Amino acid sequence: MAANDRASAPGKSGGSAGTDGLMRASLSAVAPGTALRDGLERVLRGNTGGLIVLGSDKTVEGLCSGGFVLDVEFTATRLRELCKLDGGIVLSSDLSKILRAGVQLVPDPTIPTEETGTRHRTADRVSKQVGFPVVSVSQSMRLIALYVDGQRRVLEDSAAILSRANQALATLERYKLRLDEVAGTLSALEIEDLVTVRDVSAVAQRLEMVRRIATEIAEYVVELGTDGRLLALQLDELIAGVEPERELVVRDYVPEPTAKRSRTVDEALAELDALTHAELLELPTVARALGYTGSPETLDSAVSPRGFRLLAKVPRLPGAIIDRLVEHFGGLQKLLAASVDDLQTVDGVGEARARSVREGLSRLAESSILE
Ligand code: 3AT
Ligand code: 3AT
Ligand code: MN
Repeated sequence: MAANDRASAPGKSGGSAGTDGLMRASLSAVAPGTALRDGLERVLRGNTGGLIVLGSDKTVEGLCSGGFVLDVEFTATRLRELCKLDGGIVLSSDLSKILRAGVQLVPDPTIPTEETGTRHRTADRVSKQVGFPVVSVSQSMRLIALYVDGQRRVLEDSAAILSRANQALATLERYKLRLDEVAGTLSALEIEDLVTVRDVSAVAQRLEMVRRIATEIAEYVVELGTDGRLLALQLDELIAGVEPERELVVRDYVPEPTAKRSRTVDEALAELDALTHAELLELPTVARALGYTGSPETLDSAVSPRGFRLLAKVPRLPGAIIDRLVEHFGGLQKLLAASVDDLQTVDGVGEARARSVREGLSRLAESSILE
């Protein structure tokens, strides 16, 4: 992104994105590298303060009193100049235009707000009433704050965010190493058919931990805008394949439905996602999320993978063929025992593909045992 790129507009609350989504979109709209952030920094340095509504519709119009109707293209310098006026500024919903300046905003005074100072109370109330994000630049406290759907976020400078992000990145690296260890162990146990629920739960646990810290870092990336490019690259590199791996593990091990309990892959993934941090640290709880009973004995009981995860490691094998192979053979051990001829009985598997599956699985078996 070039310095003057315009971030995409955040929109307003009540949409499908939810409060978190709107906050993320709003943080992205005011992130370093956007013209809007450039303008806000200028206002901050200019020491005039500012009150800016990031969007306009009938409701916003209804709250505007006095001031000037402008309808000019948004630029950072115009924003700074117009903040010299008393009153607020209204931008178009796509953030491309300054529609009004010097307006007094008159939100419903019965809307509760904990803020002090007329500017910040107004920012909070307007954002709650109209649903669009509102930015206040405080003259007395020298900070930029974003009001979204009842939440307030102070925009920090990139150095402060980066130092936290780098700590998180170091944690992610450690988590990823540990994940690679337990996933490697799982592969070796799968080849030997010695997997227990404990081993599977350990991998699911580690995948989830990696995923969560990655989500946290992804939020820093949004907040950092162009200052987060390097961080984004490092993050992508570290978490490549984690999301698919998580689904593959669940598809391999989600228990066959019984009369008492049944769990689909999507349900198990959602259950894992819903675990609290404390629950995630307990293997029995993770096992339960996967669909097992989660008693101490269950953890030590033997389970066998369907084979999705290891087949996904065979080069150039389409997902549809993997599904058919698993369905036909019904488990990894049968797949490992299958000959090239056996493999060819599956729809869509010709001789060449059967050989490459055979060789791929043999290679995996050899490398796993050697580890
Ligand atoms: P000056 O001529 O600059 O004194 P002004 O009409 O330009 O007056 P401002 O918008 O600069 O006024 O506001 C100055 C302060 O007045 C800001 C706030 O502390 C106080 N103020 C303005 N409106 C209200 C209000 N409705 N309730 C309480 N305080 C208010
Ligand atoms: P600072 O932290 O001092 O910048 P504040 O909340 O103490 O903000 P003030 O009462 O000092 O705010 O008012 C400062 C300016 O904020 C005055 C005016 O330009 C703007 N402002 C305050 N209330 C409104 C409003 N309802 N609509 C438009 N502008 C407002
Ligand atoms: Mn003040």
